[in-house]
Amino acid sequence: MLGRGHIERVAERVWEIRKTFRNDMRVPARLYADEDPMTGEVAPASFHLKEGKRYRIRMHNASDDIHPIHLHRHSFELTKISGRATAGILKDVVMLGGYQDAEIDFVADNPGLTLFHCHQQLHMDFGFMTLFDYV
Ligand SMILES: [Cu+2]
Repeated sequence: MLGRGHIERVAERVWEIRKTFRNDMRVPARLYADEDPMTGEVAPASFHLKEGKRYRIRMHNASDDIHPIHLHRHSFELTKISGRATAGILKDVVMLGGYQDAEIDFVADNPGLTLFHCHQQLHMDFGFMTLFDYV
């Protein structure tokens, strides 16, 4: 059970990664995790995590599509959904409904390349994925 003290600590050391998902499926840090078929290059990570830090991803879906948002290799805590604060809900996928907002927190506790993406294959094909690494 997450106590009050836990929530206060989060507020002190949260980093926000803001993402807005639009109908054209372009996201601000559009990246692919594997090789670019045209160049053979591997895309660099878009966000650099420090081990032990707690991060917040604040998301707004600016489309009417549902996006099942998945973070690999970590569990996250759903801390807000549609403006309502929540606590103690640990997941690795959250369904972000049309025009819905959500916030998730996770602790960078598993060093290595980490994929963050929408789980709809078509959306991934259009670049709705990005890579985190540890520095
Ligand atoms: Cu999607």
